[in-house]
Amino acid sequence: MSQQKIKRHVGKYEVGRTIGEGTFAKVKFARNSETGEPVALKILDKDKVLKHKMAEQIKREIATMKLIRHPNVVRLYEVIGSKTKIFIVLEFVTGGELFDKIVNHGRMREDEARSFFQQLINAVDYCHSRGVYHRDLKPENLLLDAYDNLKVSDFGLSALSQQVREDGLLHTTCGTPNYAAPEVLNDRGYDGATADLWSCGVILFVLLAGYLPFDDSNLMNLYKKISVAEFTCPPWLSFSAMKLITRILDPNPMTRITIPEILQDEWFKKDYKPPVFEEKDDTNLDDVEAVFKDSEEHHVTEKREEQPTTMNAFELISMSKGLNLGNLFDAEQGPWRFIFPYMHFIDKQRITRFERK
Ligand code: 3AM
Repeated sequence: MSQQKIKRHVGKYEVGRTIGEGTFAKVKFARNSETGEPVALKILDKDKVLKHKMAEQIKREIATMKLIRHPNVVRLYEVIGSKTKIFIVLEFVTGGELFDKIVNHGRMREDEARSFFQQLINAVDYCHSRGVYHRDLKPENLLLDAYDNLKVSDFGLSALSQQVREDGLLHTTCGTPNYAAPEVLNDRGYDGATADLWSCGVILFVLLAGYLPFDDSNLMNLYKKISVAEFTCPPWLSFSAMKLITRILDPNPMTRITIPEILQDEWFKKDYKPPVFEEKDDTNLDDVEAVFKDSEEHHVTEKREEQPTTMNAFELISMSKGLNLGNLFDAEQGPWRFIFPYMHFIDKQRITRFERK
């Protein structure tokens, strides 16, 4: 049986299905046609990026991210520009999002949460040491690979939704209020490092508690709770975990615990193995320069190829809407809704609230 199949190419990548839509970009699955390697393509609107007041900072951060090869940071392979779009080619991470574990199985044991938190702090510490701040750490940026290693995504890209004003500090009007630090929400400018750390504290709380530390259906009440760090630790938390969370969720960024202090914390240190990885500085940054220069000579062409392809029975079934198994795995509801419609799992919305605009 033969059917027309449209293949879309961006440079050497064959573009596949849409994986999801983030705050400022669409993410698509793609395959390197030379090596067969799967990648994730983050697709940005060129106009928006180049006209952005922070284009220079975004360029610097993307260039830095290309140099980073940390086991807990999603690899950025290269950047490609077409006439209208910027394609960021990323390591394809297969294990889904960390928070799906909480949604599916509830809160974690302290040992398991500690291991993920250690990996998160390692990633954040490493990027901060290279002058890159995340500024939007939240569940959808915490991915897992096939071996359950944590991979933080979007480092160096979140500057797209930020503004730097004359005071040199960052200002934000959007973001994820549940994970955002008080100084980010009150918009008097903030330091990327201490703000990232606050979000790590919220993430640790959710891993251990199974619900958000700050939550309210009324946005003003939510802001109030965050600004004074009004939260209650669940009774099952150990004293040392509670102590660490309280030191991170300090509403005053000046007195909030720092990463060097976290590395010395008793709860954090248990079973801690610093990551082992190779640093390479032979990476070519010409692609980043070319994309941001916006000169036509460097544009790749986006090609659409119509190809008659032979389909097997499985492909035929998955093409048919009525029988598409993919429909069961609805992005918002999750497969558990279908499998156990009457069971009261922790609602994904409760821990990822406001993440999508
Ligand atoms: O739309 P959902 O939340 O299912 O997990 C990310 C999110 O999925 C996924 O793309 C969506 C929009 O951000 N994603 C982002 N980067 C990815 C990567 N490098 C990724 N999935 C796999 N590999």
